[in-house]
Amino acid sequence: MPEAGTHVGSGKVRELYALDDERLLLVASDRISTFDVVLPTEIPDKGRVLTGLSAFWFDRSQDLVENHMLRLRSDGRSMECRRLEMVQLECVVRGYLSGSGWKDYARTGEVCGHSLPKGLRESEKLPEPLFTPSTKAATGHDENITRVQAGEIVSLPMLELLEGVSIELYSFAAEYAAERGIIIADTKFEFGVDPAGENLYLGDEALTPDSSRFWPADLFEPGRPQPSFDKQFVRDYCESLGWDKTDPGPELPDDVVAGTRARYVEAFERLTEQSFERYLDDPESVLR
Ligand code: PZK
Repeated sequence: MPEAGTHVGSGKVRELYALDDERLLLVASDRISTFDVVLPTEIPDKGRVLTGLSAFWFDRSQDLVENHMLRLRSDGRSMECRRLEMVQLECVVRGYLSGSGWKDYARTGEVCGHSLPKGLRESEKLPEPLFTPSTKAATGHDENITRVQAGEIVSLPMLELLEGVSIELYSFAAEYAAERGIIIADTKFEFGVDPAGENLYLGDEALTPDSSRFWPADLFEPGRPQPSFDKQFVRDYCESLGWDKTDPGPELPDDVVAGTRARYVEAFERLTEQSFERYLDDPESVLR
């Protein structure tokens, strides 16, 4: 249980607590989900890796847009955040054709109203990153929407601001990560505004493997689905069982847990250019 705070929300693998009227505590657990099911086995330190990476990106992107991070707690998995009014749009940016983007393109030649060249292959790099917002579905899957539908959820000036900021954030992070052998194929941002509605802030977690598709650049080969940087051992193990992908999921053996933990730590170390051991000792070491 975290220091102070009443529980106000749960994500699949994270919890949210209210500290006071202005501040929330976002706590990342070590739970892992695959095929949309949370597994009974945890990945040690996964929550710390994700919190540390998110803090790293908030720090490095603060000149592009303000963000909700106020303080990183010494446990390495909890972030004190500015309480915002969240924008009711999932701000997805896609640099590569994968997931629902690939599905929509294969069916219609378009993704969220962006028409694309013919003949693109699964996982191919897009000519330029696309802003493909989706709705926050309470249950089930977020739904890709057109610009016109997005303009019914937020004002047109707000939509253009969200699009511009989202593309800038993605472009900055994707270029940085590519130099370190990680392709960020796509990512989801969540934004909020202060109570007066004056300022835009990047919220939630940002540019982590849970909010993005991370691919190992050395294995990239368009024309097929790409291996996941972080979850591929878990997926392969689950596929080998012939599990039907309904709850409850399988327990993971020790070697799958260890291999998966190592991949999360590797992503952290490649991107932050510092040892994860140092982060555990002093979480603020990811901040400049
Ligand atoms: C907020 N969520 C989603 C995330 C959960 C739920 N800075 C903020 N201010 C106000 N509200 C939110 C945030 C943020 N971030 C985020 N719901 C509300 C969410 C993680 C765990 F349980």
